[in-house]
Amino acid sequence: MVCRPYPCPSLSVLPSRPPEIRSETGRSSLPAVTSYRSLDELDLRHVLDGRIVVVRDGLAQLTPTGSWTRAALAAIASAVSPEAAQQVSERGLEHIHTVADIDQLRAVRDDLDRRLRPAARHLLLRFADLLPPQSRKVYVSEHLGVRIMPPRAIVHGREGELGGYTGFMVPTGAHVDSWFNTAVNSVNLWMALSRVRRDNGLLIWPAAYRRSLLHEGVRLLPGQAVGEPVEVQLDPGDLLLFAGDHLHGTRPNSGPETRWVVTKRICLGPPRYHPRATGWVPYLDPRLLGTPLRPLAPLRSVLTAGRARQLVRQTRRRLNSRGT
Ligand SMILES: O=C(O)CCC(=O)C(=O)O
Ligand SMILES: [Fe+2]
Repeated sequence: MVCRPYPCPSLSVLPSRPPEIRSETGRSSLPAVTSYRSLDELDLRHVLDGRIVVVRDGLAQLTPTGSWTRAALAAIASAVSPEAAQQVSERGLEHIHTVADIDQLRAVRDDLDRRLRPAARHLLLRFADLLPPQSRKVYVSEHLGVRIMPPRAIVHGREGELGGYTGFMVPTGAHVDSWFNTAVNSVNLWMALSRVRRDNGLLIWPAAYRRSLLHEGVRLLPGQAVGEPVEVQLDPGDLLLFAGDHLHGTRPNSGPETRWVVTKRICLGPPRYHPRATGWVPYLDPRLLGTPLRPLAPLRSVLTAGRARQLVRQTRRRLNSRGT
């Protein structure tokens, strides 16, 4: 299939509750999507080989039960009103847009980002801890993505002013994360706080994985054959793991529910960066955190060509802004 950024018409959708550790292919040409019930069998190498993994109820293995939902309700109480939080707690996070307008939704998103930051850091360390021995060392990123995607009618006409929230409140087109700032060997933890349905999820094009796609900055150039997209349905608390270098993008929300997802990133092996990345972020060695060697934790990502290219980009930008 030739991809125009989105929406893509034909979706291969998994049943919402596959049995334990089951591999399935949506179509014969697609690689397996594997479902686990526990983190202790995860091999991140398989994810970097292109496998898409779902850990059912994975959030409960990483956080105190219900704590992230409580944080979301506290954010609603503070950014909208305690009454709104009460209504959402009765009806589900999916219904936030019935009690909050778009400016309030943005305030909820920003508030939740602040509230979850320390807990999300802790979650990722726990995730790294619970993993069985991996083929390479893991490195953790400070990235946090709080993504609240209301039905598209709610954001319609406001896309311009919400441009800074692309991928966080308004859909992002098909992209590869390392075109931005992420390591090419990064794994994305895409964690559902609400239901994720076939009409509001994430599209992943497995056939395009590691193919040299034409892109301008972070924009996929149109007219390239990328295969059929896969979309996974999730229940609240499920984790989706996929290589950040899979071509992926938001499924514009054509349904009636708001989709809530939080993302974190972890790297298998020392971070390596795309030669034409538009940015750079460090990944930390978790073994050095909380020790006197903490300042050395980002060293493996600092001593890279990616970091050197970032310094050149920053210097050029600085010089250009002085020249204007
Ligand atoms: O959740 C989305 O719609 C976009 C997610 C994404 O691009 C990412 O997690 O890297
Ligand atoms: Fe992404």
